[in-house]
This record gives sequence, structure tokens and C-alpha cells, in this order.
Amino acid sequence: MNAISHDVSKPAIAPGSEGSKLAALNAWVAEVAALTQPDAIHWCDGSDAENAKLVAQMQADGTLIKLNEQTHPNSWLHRSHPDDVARVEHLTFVCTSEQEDAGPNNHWMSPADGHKQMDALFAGCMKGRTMYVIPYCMGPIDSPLSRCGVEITDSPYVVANMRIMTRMGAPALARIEREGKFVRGLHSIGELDPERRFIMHFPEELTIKSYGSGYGGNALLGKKCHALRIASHQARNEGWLAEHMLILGLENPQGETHYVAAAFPSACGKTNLAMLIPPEGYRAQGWKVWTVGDDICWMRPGADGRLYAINPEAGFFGVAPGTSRKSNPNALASIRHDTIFTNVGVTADNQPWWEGIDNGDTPVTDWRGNVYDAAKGPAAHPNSRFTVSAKQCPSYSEQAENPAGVPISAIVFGGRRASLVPLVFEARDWTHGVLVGAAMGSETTAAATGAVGVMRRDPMAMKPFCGYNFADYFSHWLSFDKTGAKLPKIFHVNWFRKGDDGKFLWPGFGDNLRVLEWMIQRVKGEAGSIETPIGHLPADGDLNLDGITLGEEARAKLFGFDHAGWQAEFASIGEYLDEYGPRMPQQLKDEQQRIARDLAG
Ligand code: GTP
Ligand code: SPV
Ligand code: MN
Repeated sequence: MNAISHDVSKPAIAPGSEGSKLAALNAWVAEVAALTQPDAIHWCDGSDAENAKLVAQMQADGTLIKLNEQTHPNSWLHRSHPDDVARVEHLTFVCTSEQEDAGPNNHWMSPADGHKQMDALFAGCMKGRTMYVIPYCMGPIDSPLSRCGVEITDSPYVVANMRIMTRMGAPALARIEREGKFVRGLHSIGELDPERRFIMHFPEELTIKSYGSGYGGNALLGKKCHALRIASHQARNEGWLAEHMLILGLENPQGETHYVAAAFPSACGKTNLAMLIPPEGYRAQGWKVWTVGDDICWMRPGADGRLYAINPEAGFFGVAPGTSRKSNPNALASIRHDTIFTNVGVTADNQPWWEGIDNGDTPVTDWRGNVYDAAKGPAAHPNSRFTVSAKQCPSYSEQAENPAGVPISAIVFGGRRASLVPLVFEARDWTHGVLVGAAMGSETTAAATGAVGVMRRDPMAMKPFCGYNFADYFSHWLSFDKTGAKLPKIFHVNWFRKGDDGKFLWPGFGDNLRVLEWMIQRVKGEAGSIETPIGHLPADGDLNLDGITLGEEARAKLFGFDHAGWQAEFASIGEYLDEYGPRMPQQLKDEQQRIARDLAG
């Protein structure tokens, strides 16, 4: 084991290094230690022995509770502070020198004020605690598309999660030593006081400071803070894209695999689509879905002009509620062992439990650790999650480890829309597709604190995650359409359209394969459609509906085009684009106006 716990009176030098190659890292660690004053410093090597020691320590102090060893070997329950259960968008800042660069889509503070405010919180905050230094790599360790970071944290729970979610430890440190460049993430759980909680990003300095939360995207800094907010800024400068997208491979009966990247807002179906199991008839023919990633996608044009994508993550931090053998058998198979569950309920025999698990069990304890009482709310928090290695997923694609990435044939945008938006439509071209992404709307979910079910604009599912001005982000997207580019087709889906009775009209989950099939046929020029002002919709017979029954209302709403409704929607999209002023690319405004005129005429 390389890791050493340092007495803070000694210099905190990275293990295995002599001399200056890690000088910047060592200097930063020393600077943070001087500010936060931990009792000890531990450099994480990512080994099993290190993990076992940390887990034992967390079991002893109650941070982790052991689950039923027979049914869920080596699996743990963590109960977070009840006020710390989701991302906090209102406390998340992007600190750029110019406010305009952060854009109206972000909360902004000047870098000087941001550092001042955060450093005051961090001063002495690790007294009595151990400071963990976590070197990590986002993406396959040998991929040129990957990027490294170091997270410093005082939370052993964060260390255990980062070990699953990233390539963490010695190999990452070796790459950092080679490259010299890394994203700096400083995190402390602080007092877990919502009044003393901020997540700040300094994209110009490749730096993150997060204080006062131990939960998910607030604390596992490799995930949303690095791989989306900081990476989107880097991607813009370097000519690539960092997106809130799943990546899947769709294998047809002929054995061809097409890769699809899809952006849906938080808790809107990425994990489920990425792990889809085809309906019975399709399975018999040989259709298969391979999982490359379920949350984040980094894409870059290859020498052949196509976009190549990697999943920067190594694990899944997936939504528990609604996950069942019926809805997502691959997820359920993944989490049978070596899994950390956060904020779920438990059964009498100590198995994890959540609403929609649908396995005949009943909960006795809720996510807070109280006796379960249905009158007091759900047993599992609506944003309860599982953390598990991607390697445990039966559908995990070996291509996810390919350093070159996978070529993307289709990009899909989608939202949670009870009304108006049909099941699927295809954009006419790249510019139209970028507008479709920019105009995305979705009803809010429990993944962030605040009201649930409120429709808001969430362009490309990046509203909470774009590290710079959305106007510049859309320009960057448009810039990919250049000579020699072989860009994917762009589609929009809505699995969440409701009928007059308030129920979902589309069966969803495995049956979403029918929509993927149509998309790939469109890519290959093999399927029909009808053109409307909003794009191409499948006409009667274009999409295979064999084996499912849809009533008249369902057919009309899933495949119909509500002219008056879209007129109003396009007026609202125009107003939204105008909120960004002259910085919004004219090309996108022209596209919006052209469609608005089409709808009027
Ligand atoms: P984040 O991890 O927050 O980024 O979310 P995600 O996009 O991966 O969402 P996930 O796949 O975990 O789905 C969230 C919720 O939507 C779960 O409760 C699912 O059961 C539900 N869901 C997913 N796909 C479908 C679908 O096709 N139809 C319906 N009705 N619900 C779905
Ligand atoms: C999301 O909210 O989109 C998530 C969970 O994937 S978190 O890691 O908390 O951001
Ligand atoms: Mn997400």
C-alpha cells in the first residue's frame, strides 16, 4: 500500500515522487492543509486494503450501516443529513472574471470574492479530521480524451464513492505526474449547515471549492463540478463537448452497433435508457443494448469527421426509486453486491427498499432511520441513490474502456413534458437540432432541492451544469457544423406525455427501443416520416408498435402535432433566447423565427 497518513508537522509529499514533477500538487496540498488544519493527511492509492480500512472505520462510527450480507454482500447504507439530500442549484456559483462569461444561466461571483468567502469557511474546518487527497482520472486511464483531477476532502464517504465513480488512486497520480495538469477540487462537509453551504467553480483556474454538503453532485467533485462545469469550459476552449448525456450501443440482429448519446435532465430517464432490455420479440430477433455511460459524455470530432464519445465516469450514481426487476433489470442485477445505498429505506431483514422496487417486501425503517410510517412520507427519499461500479452491470459495453471512444450516430434530447411534446421527432439539420436542444423544457425533479414538477427551460439538460454563458455554449455547438464534419442526426423524445387521466400514455422503459430503432433507421435512410414545422415525426406505420396497445388518445397525443400549442411554445422559446441579449447567436434566433413564421403561415 502506497498511501501514507502524514503527521501534518511533516511535509505532505505525494507518495512515490521525488523532485519537482508533482511540485504544484504538493504545494497546493500543503497550502490547503495550512488553511484547513487537519489532524492527518492521507493520500489515497485506491487499493482494496485502503478501502477496507475506510469502510471499517465508517461502519464503526455509523457513517455506513451494513446491509444483509446474504442478499447484498459487501453493501452499505448511508443516511445523509436530512437537510442534505440533493444538489443545491441556488448555492452553486460560477466565478469568472467577467460576469457575462458565466451568463444569465449561472449564479456569479467574482473570483476574488468567491475565494474570500470560501476560504473563510474552510479556515480550520478540518481540525480533528483526516484530510484525504484523491487523485482521479475522468475517462479511461490511457485515453487522450480523459482528464485528471485531485479532490481534497474530509469525508471518507466521498472517498468511498469517488473510488467507485472514477479511476482513482495510484494510476491517476502517475498520469498527473506525467501531464502536470489537473483540476483542483477542495471539499469539506463543514457543519452540514444549509446556511453555510456553497459550491463554487473557478473555471479559469480549473478549480472547485465545495463546502457544507456531503451529497452527490455537491461533494463527488469529479462528477458534475469537474466533468460538466469545469470540463464544459475546457471543452469550449479545446474544441470538444462535455455533456449531461448517457451513451448506449444499439446492436441490431445483423450484429451492427450504432452508438447513441442522449441528454435528459436529472431524474428523467438516462440510467434507464442506457441499461434498456429490449421487449421480448426484439430480444428473440437479436436486438441488444450496451451501456457505455449513464450520466456524462465527452465528445470530440475524430479524423473521419464523426464525433467520438467517452464516458468519463467508472460507476453509476443512480436514482433508486422506481428501479425494479420490471423497469430496469440491469440496474437491479448491478446492485446485488458491493454497492453503497444512500437514503433508502430498509426491510425487517435489513435489505434496501424504495418506492417502486416492487419485490413484495415492505419497509420497516425510513431513510431518516425512523420507524416507517406511510403517513409521514416515502420510505426512501425521492432522490435516494445507489453507487456501483459500471463493471457490475450485465450490459456494460467493453467499448466503454476504449481509449478512442465510440462513434456517435444519433444525439437525443428529451424532457419530462406532461403535455404538448410528442413521443419523438427528428431535427431537419444540425442548426435545427441545436435549437431543439436549446429550447428543451422539463418539469423539475427531486434531484435538486426546490419545487418538483415545475416546467422550466433546461437547454440540453445542462441548465445546472454549463460552466459558461449559454449563448456562447450554443455558438460552440453550432461551430461543429463545418466542412468535413459527419455529424450525428439529432432527435427529441418525451417518454412522459400524460393523458387526461394524468397517467403516462407511453409504456416507456424497454419499449423505448422502438423509438431507438426508428432513429437508427432514419440515420440509415430506411424509415419514413412526415414533415411538420417542428421537424419529422414518424407517420402511421413508421414506428413498430407490434405487441403494445395504445388507445386513440395515446396515438393522437404521442404522434400528433398540436399546431396552436406549438405556436405558443415557439413564442416562449423566442422570449427565452432574447433573455441572453445580443450574445445569443443570430443563426439560432433566425432558426427560431423561421419556424415561428412557418407555424403562423
Ligand atoms: P440523473 O442521475 O439524476 O441524472 O437521472 P437519470 O436521467 O439517469 O434518471 P433515471 O433513469 O434514474 O430515471 C429517473 C426516474 O424516471 C426513475 O424513477 C425512472 O423509473 C423514471 N423513468 C425512466 N425512464 C422512464 C420511462 O421511459 N417512462 C417513465 N414513465 N418513467 C421513466
Ligand atoms: C443529477 O442530479 O443529474 C445527478 C445526481 O446525476 S448528482 O450527482 O447529485 O448531480
Ligand atoms: Mn445527472
